[in-house]
Amino acid sequence: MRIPARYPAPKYSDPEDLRLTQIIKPSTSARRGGVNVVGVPFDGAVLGRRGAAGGPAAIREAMSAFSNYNVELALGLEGAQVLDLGDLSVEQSDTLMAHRQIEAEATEDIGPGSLLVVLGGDNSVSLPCIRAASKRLGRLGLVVIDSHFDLRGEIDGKPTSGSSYGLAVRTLKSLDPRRVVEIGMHGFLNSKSYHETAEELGITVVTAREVYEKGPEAVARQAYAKASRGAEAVYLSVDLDAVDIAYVSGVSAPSAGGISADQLFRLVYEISRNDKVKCADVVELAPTLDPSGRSARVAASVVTYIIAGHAARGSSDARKRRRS
Ligand SMILES: [Mn+2]
Repeated sequence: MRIPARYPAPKYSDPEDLRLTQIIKPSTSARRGGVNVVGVPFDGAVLGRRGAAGGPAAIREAMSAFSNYNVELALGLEGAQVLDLGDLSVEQSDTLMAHRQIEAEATEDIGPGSLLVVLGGDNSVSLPCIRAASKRLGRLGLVVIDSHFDLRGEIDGKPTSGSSYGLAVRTLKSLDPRRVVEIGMHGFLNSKSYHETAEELGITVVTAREVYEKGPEAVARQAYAKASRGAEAVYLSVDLDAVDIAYVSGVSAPSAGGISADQLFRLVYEISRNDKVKCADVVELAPTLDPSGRSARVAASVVTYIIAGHAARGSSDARKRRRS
């Protein structure tokens, strides 16, 4: 069952400046060729502070402040086909049941000819969505942007917000860990054991510092190349806690010393403009933990840059970049 998406009405009407939310159309089913957005308001498996169930609504509200044009990219979204499929109605008290629901629903929304963007929700929702992508799309690559490895096992027989990528690589034959790239780890936020787990599995780790040193575009191109090699589709998972606490405090586990908001936008845009990216999630926004609304603005921007990346596919600029 779906709860229809709600966007605030635009505060003014100017035909020369159509709002982003005016091009997003509500729909009851996903469509081929475009971007489909779905909200998963679930935070029952978060290891730290709750609040991510409010993520989808806060992201949509923040999106209503945006235009549909990006000056730096000289890219307009007026012709983009973006559908909002609403929010899944998810059981909050039973993670295993919630995940079964999410996997079943996401399987309907994912397809080889479109891009599904999932609005979380805590980071645990990535697991059923990756499973659904594997079921629908076959051999997967995975690019994660996160301060944490999230390679834990189950706790008391249940997945948590810290286990999505660990459980995905251990349980899905379609996801070769050599096609998994994790970007953004930094500081005193991870254990030595999980760093070693990543290395033993063959996962590529790119630290926040490397993003600063190499630049987000170079990191994104290398990550996509690795994730897409031999894959039929690439899944992009964005935990907003990858971003420094100065920009994003409204997450369960805010991080000091993370990448900047701009670096995250450039990473997701550069990755999303590649054809094989057919599913993405943006998780962990907990709006009640940041009453300033700053974190929601960053989350909404990430979603918009993913939509922009899809809109830029096949453009001469993109072809030029791929040749170089
Ligand atoms: Mn995280």
